[in-house]
Amino acid sequence: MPTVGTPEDTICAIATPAGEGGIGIVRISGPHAVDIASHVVRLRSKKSLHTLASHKLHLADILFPPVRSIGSHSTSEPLQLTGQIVDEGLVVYMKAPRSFTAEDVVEIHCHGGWLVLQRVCEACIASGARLAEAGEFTKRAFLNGRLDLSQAEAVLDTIRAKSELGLKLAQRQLRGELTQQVHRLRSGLVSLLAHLEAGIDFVDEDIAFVGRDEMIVSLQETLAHIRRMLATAETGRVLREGVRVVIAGEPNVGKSSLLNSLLHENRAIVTDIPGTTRDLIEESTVWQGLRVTLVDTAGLRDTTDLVELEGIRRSKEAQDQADIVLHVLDGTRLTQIDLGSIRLLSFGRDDLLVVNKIDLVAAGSVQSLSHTLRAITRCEVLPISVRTGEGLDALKVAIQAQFVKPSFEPGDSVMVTQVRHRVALERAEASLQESLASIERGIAPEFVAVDLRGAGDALGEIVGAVTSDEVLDRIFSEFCIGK
Ligand SMILES: Nc1nc2c(ncn2[C@@H]2O[C@H](COP(=O)(O)OP(=O)(O)O)[C@@H](O)[C@H]2O)c(=O)[nH]1
Ligand SMILES: [Mg+2]
Repeated sequence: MPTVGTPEDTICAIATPAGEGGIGIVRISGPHAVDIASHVVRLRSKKSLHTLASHKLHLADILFPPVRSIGSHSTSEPLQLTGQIVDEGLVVYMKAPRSFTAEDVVEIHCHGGWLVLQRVCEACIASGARLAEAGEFTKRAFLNGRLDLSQAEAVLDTIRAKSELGLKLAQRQLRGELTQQVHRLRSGLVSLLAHLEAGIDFVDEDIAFVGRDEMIVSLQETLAHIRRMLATAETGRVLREGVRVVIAGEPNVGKSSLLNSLLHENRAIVTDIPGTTRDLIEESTVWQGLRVTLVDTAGLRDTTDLVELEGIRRSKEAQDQADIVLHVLDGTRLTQIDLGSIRLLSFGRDDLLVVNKIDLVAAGSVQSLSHTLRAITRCEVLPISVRTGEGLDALKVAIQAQFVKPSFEPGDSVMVTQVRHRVALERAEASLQESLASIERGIAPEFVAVDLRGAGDALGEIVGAVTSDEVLDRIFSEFCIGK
């Protein structure tokens, strides 16, 4: 059974979030949107809904239960609704194709209470609408050609955006920047393919085809373009999803104090008793448009305490999943410990070494300590004092700089923000490489054509020109009902 009904269905759903609100909206989309709405609302102007001007708000009483079932009216007949008035509100009709779904859409704006909205939605269903599935409005917009797949995904990213940069990227994708680039690349490939196939089909005829060298240059350009797009994927992902920063280190070095200070709130308990933090503590914040999730962990040490052991296990797991790990060291203890043992610890290349409590250490030794640490770990070393606040700004800058250049502005080039797009681009890249290698080795055009087609299809998946129901279902099921 298909997961989504035919476009002949008219669907409805509450489009505003659950909970109380000033206004709530029920959205109806499909060929019977007006018929259905005419059973649920009565215009104060006494006019029939069928004569409504499109894209204008009209005052109406909202009725429940509806009095007639769909199909029994004629447009000329004056409406005789006898249902009980449940609310008053505004009705707007958006005539196809000038609506989000490109279908006839009616929105009923009423008071944003759960019961009212529920009633309106039930009344629509009683009048012949079907409750929409998750993402079905957006899916219809896609199926009706209003949006392509990458734009549909951008709708979801816009709804979910938690940082300004994330929102900016979602909006650019929604406006079709990625779409345009993909179309350009794809149509280039399609025309090469056409030449190649013409060459295959009419080998004996005297037609001028794209020469071998010309083809190589063109494919190399496309490949370079795809690689430039792929180079933006890591930053793009981070801007969309945010970064996960895990604070790790031995007990009592000041991890929880650092978390609190970076968040400007007392989120984690700070004491001078080692082993205070036993579970992961996670909180998000936004630094200059970048969403940062900070995770405080249990200090790593030998212990037999079961709870603490589990905390340590979780701490290690969190470090594995981090985009960046801050290894916090206690500056007052570092003078005594064997710095050589630090050499044995494994640090990721992008991890940051944070030397805390420098308020208790002489300035000269902080410098030489940082120097030594940098030399043996090859990591960036940041001396800080959570107590005095010294070095904290530099630490924030260093974290951001790992992902986004200090003066980052999503520039002219399109950014790849979704894993799905990255994977498709990687497949296109591999197919293009393959086709180039085949041409250079003088392999039959038929085989080159297969790879070119593969590359074109991979690009087509990004915008949904080539796609399966399974992929569509997966994408749209992430949406909420009503979107
Ligand atoms: N002097 C000084 N003490 C600090 C600093 N940061 C944290 N502490 C103290 O170190 C102790 C352990 O801090 P806590 O954040 O609980 O460490 P955690 O076990 O690593 O989470 C507490 O008594 C803090 O007040 C700092 O920059 N300077
Ligand atoms: Mg702690």
